[in-house]
Amino acid sequence: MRGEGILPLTMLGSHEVPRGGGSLPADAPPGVTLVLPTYNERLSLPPLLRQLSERLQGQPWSWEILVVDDDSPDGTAQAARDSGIPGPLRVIVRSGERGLASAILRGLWEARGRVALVLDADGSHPPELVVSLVNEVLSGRCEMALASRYIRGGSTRGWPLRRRLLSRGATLLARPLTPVKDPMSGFFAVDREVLSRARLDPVGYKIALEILARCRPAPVREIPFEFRDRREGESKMGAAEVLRYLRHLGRLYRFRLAGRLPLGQRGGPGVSPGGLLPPQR
Ligand SMILES: Nc1nc2c(ncn2[C@@H]2O[C@H](COP(=O)(O)OP(=O)(O)OP(=O)(O)O)[C@@H](O)[C@H]2O)c(=O)[nH]1
Ligand SMILES: [Mg+2]
Repeated sequence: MRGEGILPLTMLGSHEVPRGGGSLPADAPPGVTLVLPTYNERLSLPPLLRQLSERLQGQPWSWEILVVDDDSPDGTAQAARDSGIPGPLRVIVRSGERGLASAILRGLWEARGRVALVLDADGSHPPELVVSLVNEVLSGRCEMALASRYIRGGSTRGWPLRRRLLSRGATLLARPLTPVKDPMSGFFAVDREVLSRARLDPVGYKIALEILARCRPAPVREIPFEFRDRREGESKMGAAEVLRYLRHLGRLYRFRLAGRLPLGQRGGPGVSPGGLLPPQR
């Protein structure tokens, strides 16, 4: 199915974005889509949705929130629907499918906004930063804006030494792929047009890195933030995550290497351009 599934874009000019303020026809696409992947976030999600919608209400651009839930047994999807936030909320429930990367890709595929912003629903990503990240992209100052732990002003307060070292080591291994200081960040905004430049691999574990390495957005801006550890639930960081990351890096390095070969010698996953694959149904 290579080459199929070009990312659908709204019929907008390069940085033209629908305005908010109630003047839009009901079926007009929003300017911005917030994509929230969730798995068992029944407790964290509703307060986050309320905080987000409060911040978004006053913006001059239109928006929607898109929750992509993998049929969480704790009832996250229903908790989202019951949150009663004033504003457009869509909840996609994927059944028989699990995985953070593929959930985010599904969200990016289903997003209707010119700009998509991805954030975790576990309280790690401060909602206060959402508007700044979106504005960086909407203003045309950059094609992708990341919330960064590793530039001046950013931090990972409370992390044990082992986790800090792992994260720093992982970032160093990705350095040849991108000059961005925190390419592992899961908190970013991107002009969705960027996503049609290469096929994104749903097994790619860190989606921002996947986009940076394959689609090469430019320029990219980083905004510092303090990463907060999840308040509910357990961290899943462990050996399996490290291995998954190393596999992901291997694929990205192969992709880059293939890009340097003459056309006839290229091969391997992710080489063909063609944008996101359509969601599996
Ligand atoms: N749809 C979907 N969402 C997921 C899945 N795994 C995690 N998420 C969500 O993705 C976001 C990030 O996941 P986390 O489990 O917090 O991942 P992390 O931040 O790398 O690790 P810890 O917070 O340390 O556990 C959260 O909103 C999760 O609910 C999944 O398999 N499917
Ligand atoms: Mg987390």
